[in-house]
Amino acid sequence: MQILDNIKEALMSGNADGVRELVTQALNEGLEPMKIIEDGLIAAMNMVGTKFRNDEIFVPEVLIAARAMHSGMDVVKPLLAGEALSSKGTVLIGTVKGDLHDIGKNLVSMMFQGGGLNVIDLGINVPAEDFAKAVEEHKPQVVAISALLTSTMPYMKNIIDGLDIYRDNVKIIVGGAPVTAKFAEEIGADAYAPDAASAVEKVRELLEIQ
Ligand code: B12
Repeated sequence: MQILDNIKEALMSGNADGVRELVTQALNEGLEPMKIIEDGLIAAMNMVGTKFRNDEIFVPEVLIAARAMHSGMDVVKPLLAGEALSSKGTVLIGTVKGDLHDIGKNLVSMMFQGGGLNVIDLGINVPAEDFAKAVEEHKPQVVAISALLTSTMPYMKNIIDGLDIYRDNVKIIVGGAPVTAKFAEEIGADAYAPDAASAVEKVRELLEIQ
């Protein structure tokens, strides 16, 4: 459909105003909000993720595309019942205690949102107790933990140990520059991803969704 193609094109080129206008136009033409999100905004963000993974585009372009996605989401979100958007699953994300790096985490978070997941962001410098409290409160299907320092990376295990009693219902994915698949396995995480695009794919696999 032409209007959806136009939305995708505007999003991929980071044109936030264009995305907002085209989404408004699509709604005026009678398109369902969910169709606009899934076949327009999310589809485009998936393409952005693929390009990022293939080194065809870099962090700034992804951030600009994500901002354009948000401007489109802002138009459609109020029209949704709410549950429709979160139906794919909820991810709780945060950077470990002692660590203030959040650029990568925010990127991962945006890609999750772009993938239709509901994201609860605990921010930076998050202690294990806060992860556990938030899991108790929000009942996410996935917890995503970020660490950028070799000195804070071991703390991921404290967080995972603190979530022990919830593990039947919660999957854990870890990432950040110093983190490896081997380390993720050693500390008992369910998954590891090296970048934002593959993080979304891993979570989809964990939740068995498309
Ligand atoms: C920006 C930056 C900062 C900023 C952070 C600003 C912010 N709001 O984030 C500031 C200036 C605050 C900072 C401070 C420090 N920093 Co610094 N910082 C960096 C820098 C330059 C870029 C990091 C970044 O944002 N990269 C871009 C993002 C997109 O990439 P990313 O974070 O790796 O995320 C991607 C993946 O890792 C993955 N990912 C990330 N999180 C997650 C989570 C999940 C669940 C998954 C699946 C994937 C995933 O997906 C992301 C997107 O693809 C790096 C060097 C570098 N080139 O990496 C150093 C670096 C990380 N910092 C370093 C250091 C040492 C420090 C300080 C200790 C410096 C100091 N002496 O004060 C302090 C520590 C502060 C603290 N307590 O955290 C070292 C770490 C060395 C080490 N191995 O431990 C680095 C590597 C620089 C270096 N070469 O020495 N830093």
